[in-house]
Amino acid sequence: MAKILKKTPDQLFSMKMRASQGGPHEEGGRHISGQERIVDREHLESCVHSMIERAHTHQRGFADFINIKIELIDLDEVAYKPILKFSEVTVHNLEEGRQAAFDELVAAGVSEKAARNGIDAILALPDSMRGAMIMDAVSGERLDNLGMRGVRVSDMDVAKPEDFKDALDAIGLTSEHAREAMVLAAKVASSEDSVAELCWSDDPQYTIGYVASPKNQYRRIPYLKPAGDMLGGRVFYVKPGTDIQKYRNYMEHQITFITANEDGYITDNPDFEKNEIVGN
Ligand code: WAQ
Ligand code: MG
Repeated sequence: MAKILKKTPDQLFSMKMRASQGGPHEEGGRHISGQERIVDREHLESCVHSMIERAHTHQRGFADFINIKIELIDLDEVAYKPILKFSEVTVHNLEEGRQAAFDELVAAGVSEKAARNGIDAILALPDSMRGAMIMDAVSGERLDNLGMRGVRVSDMDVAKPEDFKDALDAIGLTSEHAREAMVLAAKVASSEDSVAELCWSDDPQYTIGYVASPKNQYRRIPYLKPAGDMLGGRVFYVKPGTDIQKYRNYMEHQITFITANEDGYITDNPDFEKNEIVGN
């Protein structure tokens, strides 16, 4: 268990936002946007402000329902996990992008059937889900029974915002989408039950997605949907026999900080400078 040393603020808060249109998600509202952060006391208000801003200016539409949850976290429960190594697949169009997603999933250890099922499952959605589907990496069967809700990964953030920003800047990743995806993908890949993750954005102007895995790390794919398309999603592929309740609990509740170091974008040391958690 990571030990928190003296530079850590006394209190850190997990923040979760989910926004929908046409009422709350659980009453059939369509998902607009969500966000998860961990911040110190000093940054709570500004974070609430930016969450409202995101929900009210989103490309997917105006959110008439916003839920923001703020919870004090237990500093004894913090885990540190490394950012994934970033690389990009070269594709020229949507067809090549989808083929690349399939190839990357198979290269990461997903069966051909499950790779196909995952891509098809996102394409078959009536609208974007709030969270992710969990799928057996061999049989391709969906395992979560959570319908349009899916599993929402939360209780995570970057360990040191400046290092993380430097690491992403160094490889030309400046968008908020990329920052958040690199955090989420690192947490998902850090579970021993994860085989791979498939994702593409549901923001209509953001056509980018990725396949991430412990084996091949973060493989960005520039085109996974046509511009203007509102449909995106995520599939978490797990090993056969995974305890889904336990897996879900890890994704939703394990407090996780993602580490990066300033002269690269990957660290092999998960305990990297764990004494310097700062507010975001
Ligand atoms: N946990 C689980 N699933 C989530 C979460 C979460 N915290 N956040 C989003 N999703 C699911 C949900 O179904 C969304 O509809 C879908 O993922 C897409 O979410 O430049 O922007 O936030 O390399 O739109 C990837 C490429 C961008 C980044 C992904 O996803 C890059 C993105 P979005
Ligand atoms: Mg989105």
